[in-house]
Amino acid sequence: MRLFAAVQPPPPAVAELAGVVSEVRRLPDADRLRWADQQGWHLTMAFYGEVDEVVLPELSARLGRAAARHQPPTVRLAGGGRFGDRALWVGMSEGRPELERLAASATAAGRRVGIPMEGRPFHGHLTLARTRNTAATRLRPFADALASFQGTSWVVTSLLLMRSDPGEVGQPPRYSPVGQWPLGREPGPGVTVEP
Ligand code: 2AM
Repeated sequence: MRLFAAVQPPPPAVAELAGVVSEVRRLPDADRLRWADQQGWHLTMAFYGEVDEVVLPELSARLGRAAARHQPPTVRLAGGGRFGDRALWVGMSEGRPELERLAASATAAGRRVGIPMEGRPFHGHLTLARTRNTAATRLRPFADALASFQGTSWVVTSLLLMRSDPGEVGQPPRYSPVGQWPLGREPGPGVTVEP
């Protein structure tokens, strides 16, 4: 299964961002982009790629311990940017150093269970849309429209292990949580880990 570790904004932050995104989606050519489903909006902490199910228990245990070592950071989404003309994202104006440390721990957890981790530097972004391979769409106007966005701050209370499954043709991938662990305290018995 294809896995990654992430944190997700709480419903009020999602609603706030959704309001801005609905404005941005009124720009010309917005319907040529593949917009991420807001239910799955996340900040990636570590990307594990295709992982054998047998590593799930150990990876989960390590992620739980890693989460417990990090105090819940305050995060604020702000501004916009793009990776070339491939992906459009909203950035962060608060909490980046804390999330970078959490991302380093999530990456280390993957490495320790034998997943070959890429050495990509932490960026701190939430992907909103991707371009379709077949249609070249310039993302700059969309990123510019997000430039002045300053979200309300929120506290990251948990680290999630997410599974990514391909969506229907032309649709974004579907993300579902496989495990969730609280930040700053030992995980209790209520932790969900479904293989
Ligand atoms: P992105 O939002 O910047 O595209 C699930 O696929 C998540 O993992 C996405 O949010 C994606 O980040 C990230 N991801 C996908 N492939 C990746 C890779 N090779 N390295 C790092 N992150 C990746």
